[in-house]
Amino acid sequence: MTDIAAAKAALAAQTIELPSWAFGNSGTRFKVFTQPGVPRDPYEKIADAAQVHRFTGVAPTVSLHIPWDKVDDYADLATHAKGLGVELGVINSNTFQDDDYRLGSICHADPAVRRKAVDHLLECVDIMDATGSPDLKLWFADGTNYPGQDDIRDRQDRLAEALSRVYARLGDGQRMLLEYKLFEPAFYTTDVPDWGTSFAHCVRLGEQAKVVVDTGHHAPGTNIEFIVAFLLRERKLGAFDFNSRFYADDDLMVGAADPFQLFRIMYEVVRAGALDPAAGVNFMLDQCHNIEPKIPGQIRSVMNAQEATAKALLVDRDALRAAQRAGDVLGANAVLMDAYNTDVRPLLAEVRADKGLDPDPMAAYARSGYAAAIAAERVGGRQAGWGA
Ligand code: RM4
Ligand code: MN
Repeated sequence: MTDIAAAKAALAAQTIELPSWAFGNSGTRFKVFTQPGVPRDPYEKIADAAQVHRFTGVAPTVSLHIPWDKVDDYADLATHAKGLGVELGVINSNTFQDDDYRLGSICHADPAVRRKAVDHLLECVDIMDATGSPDLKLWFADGTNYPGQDDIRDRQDRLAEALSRVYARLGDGQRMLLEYKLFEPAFYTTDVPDWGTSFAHCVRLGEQAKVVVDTGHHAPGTNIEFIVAFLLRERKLGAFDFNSRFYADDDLMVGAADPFQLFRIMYEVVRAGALDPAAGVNFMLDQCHNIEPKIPGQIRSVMNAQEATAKALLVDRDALRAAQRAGDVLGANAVLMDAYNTDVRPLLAEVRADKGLDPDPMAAYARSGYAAAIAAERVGGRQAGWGA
């Protein structure tokens, strides 16, 4: 039997971290469509993120991206966030938008470029000290486009050296999260293309280095829940970047393309006891809302993650274990599918009502008038986006 009270308590305690860049303009290489009311600076991005927390009650932290969220006074930004009921979360580094990085950043053949990239990463740790952010998230666009372009092994050596320099700078309680991605912008080799590469570097670095699983960063058909189960067993899963993909790194709303996959991932999380904050897994969104409104896009994503989590919590694990041990293939599958096929929306409505929230966050936000207010207020200035 599933313990509904325990499931509700776990859902009430769940937290999902929002990406600041989801509130700015984004698009494809073909077009960035602007939207009225889009934030013009990090302060306004955090104000919008706070709305998502206000209506869902489970999104109390916001990831920053440096330099997109560069400000003069990070302690002041942290105070601003606290005043709005949220806190600053992971610091995301950026070593992919400078002309110097055409052939790579920390894996570049030129030591001067490598030094510049490492200096940026060290600066990100300084920012973590100022904001109280616990984690540095590293994603590298490094790689090559053509066979023979650079030496694959040398690039791994450079990667290891740079990572260990940054790792040595981490303070107590600070972590380094190494994200992998199959391809793009590099089309032949990528220097951190998969979980195995990230895992191997993190194991060498030590306890404070963990792997980030961005759900959009795999080849089609990859069994992501297996990767999650493996990394959790090794205590090396530091965070998720949740999003959906139909083709490549689409950055669509999590749970939109494949809610069943999200459920299977969350089942492995529940199975490992890793919903518990003590497990140290940060559940983040990494999404871009190119055509849909941004704040509702984030609210919907949070709700999708909650629904997958609720279904995962409803799996009758005793019955599943019994069926698995008995070799009852169809019985075991049926236990899992029963949970997946449960309509958990009434349960989540109760969890929200218990917190004093409106049971329908999408409708409550729409009624709040916030979208019209920011569209009227935020005139002039330059809307935030990639590179802002
Ligand atoms: C990258 C990667 C990072 C994110 C940036 C914006 O593709 O997924 O996590 O910080 O995009
Ligand atoms: Mn990501």
